[in-house]
Amino acid sequence: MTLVYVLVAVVVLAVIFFLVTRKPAEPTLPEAKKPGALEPKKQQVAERKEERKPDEERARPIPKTIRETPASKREEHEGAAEAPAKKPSERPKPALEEDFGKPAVFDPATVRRGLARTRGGFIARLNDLIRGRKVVDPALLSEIEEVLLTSDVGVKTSQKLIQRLHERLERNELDDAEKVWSALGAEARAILGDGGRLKLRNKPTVVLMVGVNGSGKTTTIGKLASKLKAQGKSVVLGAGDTFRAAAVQQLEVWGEREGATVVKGKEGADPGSVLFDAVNKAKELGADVVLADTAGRLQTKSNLMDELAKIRRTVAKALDGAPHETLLVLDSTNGQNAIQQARLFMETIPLTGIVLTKLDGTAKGGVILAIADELGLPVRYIGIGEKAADLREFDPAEFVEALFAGRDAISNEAA
Ligand SMILES: Nc1nc2c(ncn2[C@@H]2O[C@H](COP(=O)(O)OP(=O)(O)OP(=O)(O)O)[C@@H](O)[C@H]2O)c(=O)[nH]1
Ligand SMILES: [Mg+2]
Repeated sequence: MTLVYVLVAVVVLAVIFFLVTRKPAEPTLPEAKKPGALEPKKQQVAERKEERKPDEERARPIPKTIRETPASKREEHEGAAEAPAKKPSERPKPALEEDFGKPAVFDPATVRRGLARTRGGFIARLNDLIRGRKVVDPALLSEIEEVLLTSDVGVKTSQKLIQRLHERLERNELDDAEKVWSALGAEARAILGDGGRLKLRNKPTVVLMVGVNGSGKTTTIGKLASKLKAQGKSVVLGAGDTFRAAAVQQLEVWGEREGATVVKGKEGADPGSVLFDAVNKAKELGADVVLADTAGRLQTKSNLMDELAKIRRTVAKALDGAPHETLLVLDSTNGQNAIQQARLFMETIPLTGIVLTKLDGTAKGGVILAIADELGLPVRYIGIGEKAADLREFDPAEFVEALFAGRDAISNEAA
């Protein structure tokens, strides 16, 4: 009997244990009703929405090969696969923001050779004035100002430089002559700004070259074509100087040497239409750059200046946004007159930068300070000789070092 009680108690305990530890049974649902699942139609809509989500929301893992590819290439890749619509502000920058030509190696010694005349000119005079001065006082600063004013730095920029030296003097920063020299270099550097390299902004990037007769437009185009060729870019040269037959030949010589296609018209043809053809040719060839030459013109001849505005409009008709760069080529041997020239060109067409040529042939290199200070345009290139390699991207730090370094040699350099 006791055994029966024990057995009943064990069974009752087992049943209680089973009931306490058991999870409630989950109701079985059809596949489509399971939590998180959607009906077939809703599922399709959700998938389409998912496709339209921006990349970052989708949180799709990036394949390793793409993760290791530069951003620009990655955008190309993903764009090709899915091309999600993006607002203009979200659009990736064009993958073409590449430098124009290979970046130049910092080489003040080469630039210094090109600037020998300027160094031998007002820089030597400043050196002679400052060197060995025992006392740095306002009188010394006045003498420095006199040298600057009689060089091609110009009144406004000279006064700005001297004003800054006075401020340094008041702050007791100029307690010996050496410090005056380095302060001059630092202030010149500040005035020159950051320069600013040309970029390949489009395919093709169209660069229009303008300036007075003989300033160096065609030569600069040839030198640029050479830089671009070294970078593996294809170039079309537009012979927009239809005024002189020799101008076209000059461009053809460069074209042949640098393997660039030259697009020309008949002598006396409308320059705008030749450049229109050049841009279309570049589009057809898939070329990277169009370098467009124009005839030299006196800045005082308003009909010729108006023609430039017309050329610009025609080029824009061939390609939206073109010309992407309009460079004014200034001959540094004109000194301060170059500033006046530039102002008149600026009134006629929007410029994006300056090329300052023939610095090797003049003592008037100080004009670059006035150009950078007064025109509000970046100096893109400087010409320090006739060879292709003598066109250098303008690097303000390199330029200042080329002007002010090696003081012992300065006064012996040719003026
Ligand atoms: N020394 C030196 N000569 C240069 C430099 N740049 C251009 N030249 C020379 O300046 C002269 C005129 O150059 P061009 O390129 O024909 O000038 P342009 O502006 O095309 O002249 P036009 O077509 O007549 O308007 C040529 O003899 C060039 O070799 C430079 O940086 N240094
Ligand atoms: Mg020319």
